[in-house]
Amino acid sequence: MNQRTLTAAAIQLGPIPLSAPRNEVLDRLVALLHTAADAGATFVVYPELALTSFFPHWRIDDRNELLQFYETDFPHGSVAPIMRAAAQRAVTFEIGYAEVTPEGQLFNTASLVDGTGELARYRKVHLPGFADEQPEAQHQLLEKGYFGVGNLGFPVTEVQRARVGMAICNDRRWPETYRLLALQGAEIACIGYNTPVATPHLPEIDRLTHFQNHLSMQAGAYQNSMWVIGAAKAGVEEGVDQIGGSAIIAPSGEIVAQAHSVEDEVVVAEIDLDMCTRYRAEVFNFLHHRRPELYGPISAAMDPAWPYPMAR
Ligand code: CDT
Repeated sequence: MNQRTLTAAAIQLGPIPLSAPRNEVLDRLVALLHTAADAGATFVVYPELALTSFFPHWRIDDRNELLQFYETDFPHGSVAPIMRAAAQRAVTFEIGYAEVTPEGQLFNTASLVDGTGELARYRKVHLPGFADEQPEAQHQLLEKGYFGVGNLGFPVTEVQRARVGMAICNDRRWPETYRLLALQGAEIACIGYNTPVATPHLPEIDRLTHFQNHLSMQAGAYQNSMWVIGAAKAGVEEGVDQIGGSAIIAPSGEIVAQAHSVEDEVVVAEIDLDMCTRYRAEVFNFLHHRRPELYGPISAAMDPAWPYPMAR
């Protein structure tokens, strides 16, 4: 039988300083794509907000200053050198960036791109943190102030005979993300992330940050019979310590390859796409075993008190 396989890479990035010139960042990203291609990868996943620092860690009041971090002309103005390398090496890539639309809407976005142009776009749905500064917190997480909630659903696109789904960072902690992708037949979920070691307001989970990162992605992979490619922006970025742990995870829930540093690192694995089909035929046969008619609407009892003095 004609086995469907794909060699994929998670491209982990070390820190990107706030002042990093764009051409230097792009040079790094292009070099990493070549490293991945040299290892046989034809599909690569870069982290969330891969072109800049993770700027939601800082309060920026001036809109023009803030907009310096957003892309207006993706992909051609933003990632042209990566597209040229992708064309040369026959690679498709997924990359996260901040998007400003012509109407001025702001999103935390990821796009699937090949050497010919953009194939699909996803805008992050689960935005963690706050709209307003938390003066007592050791670092800020202002995604609710800097981005609108994504309005493109969870897209699934055929790439190199694989059905590829997209999600971004905090989305990976929510089972709905993987399920909505799986219900569309996704075989790979691409997830770039920026995750600080410390969680302001809940220090008791700091010792669990690495564990809960892999736990979320491994559970999502197993319970939905899909591969997950998680790509981190890691290391100490402008004083905020972020985890690495970039990983490629099989539908069995097993990590088949992972990063060992908190720096630029390429993690490569061969992906057997038919493994999804085998799991979906047996253990997780949605048609035969799911009972959607019994999965009612969310109960008000699920909603804990909101402990913070501001709107959600
Ligand atoms: N970028 C992003 O979504 N980061 C969050 C930080 C933790 S919020 C509890 C994440 O889920 O990794």
